[in-house]
Amino acid sequence: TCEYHPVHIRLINPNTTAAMTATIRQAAEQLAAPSTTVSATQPDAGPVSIESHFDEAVSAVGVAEEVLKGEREGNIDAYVVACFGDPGLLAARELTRAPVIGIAEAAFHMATLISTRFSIVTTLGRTGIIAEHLLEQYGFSHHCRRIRAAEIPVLDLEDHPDAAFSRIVQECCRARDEDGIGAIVLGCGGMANLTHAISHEVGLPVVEGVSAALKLAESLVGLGLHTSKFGDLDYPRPKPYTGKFADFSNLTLPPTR
Ligand code: 5HY
Repeated sequence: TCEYHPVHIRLINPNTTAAMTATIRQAAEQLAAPSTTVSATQPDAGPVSIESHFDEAVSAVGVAEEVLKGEREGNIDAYVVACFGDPGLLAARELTRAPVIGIAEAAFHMATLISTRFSIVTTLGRTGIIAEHLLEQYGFSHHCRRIRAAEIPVLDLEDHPDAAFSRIVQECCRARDEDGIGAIVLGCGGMANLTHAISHEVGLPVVEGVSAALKLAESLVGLGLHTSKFGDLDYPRPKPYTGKFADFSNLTLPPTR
C-alpha cells in the first residue's frame, strides 16, 4: 500500500508582479496531485517583468533569496522557478537539497517525450536568444525548429489578456502551419493559464512550463530524489559578502536532510 506523503511545492515567480504569481499558482493548483500543497512567492525586489539579460541577472538574486526564505521555513519539498529564462536555476540548486525545476527545462523535457520536433512561442522577440541559449545548455537545440515571438510585453498577459491571447494563437498557428512540428512550447510563466485554450484553438499539443515543472517536481519527490550535494551543486562555501549583499555572508544552510 502506498503511504500518503503530503508534498509541499513552492513556486517562485522571479518577477515582482503579484498578479502574475497568482495566475501561476492558480494554474498549478488545478493540476497538483491531491497530496500536493502548492504555495507561491515573488521576490520583494527586482523587475516587474523579465524581458532582457539585465532583468534576468537581477531576478536571479531574487530567486536565491526566495529559496533561502523557503529553507528557513523548512517544510518545502521542491521549488519551481517560474520564468522561461530559468533565471538563477543552478545557483538555487546550490542552496537546497530539495529539487529545483526551471519551467523552460521542464517544458523541453516534456515536449520531447510527445513530439520529435517542437517550436517555442514566447512574448518579445528579444528574449528568444535566452531560450536559444537554454536549448543549447540543456541539449535540446536539435529538437526545437523555431523560437517565435507574439511580440507582446510580458505584462500584457495580465493587463490586456484578450489581445495577448489572440497574438499568441496567431503565432502558434503559424508555427503549426510552417515549422513541421508536433508540439508547441509556451515561452512564458505568465501563459500558465492559457494551455488548454491555446491547444483547443491550434489543435496541436501545447506544453506549458509551470505545469510541466510541477509534475516533474512531484515525480522527483515521489522517487525520493534530491538535488545532489556531490560536486558543483553542493552548498556554497560560507564567506563574507559586502554591501547590500551582506545578508548572504557566511550562509548557514540547514543540515542536509
Ligand atoms: C517569464 N519573463 O516567464 C519571462 C518570459 C519571457 O517575466 N516571466 C517573465 O518573455 O522571457
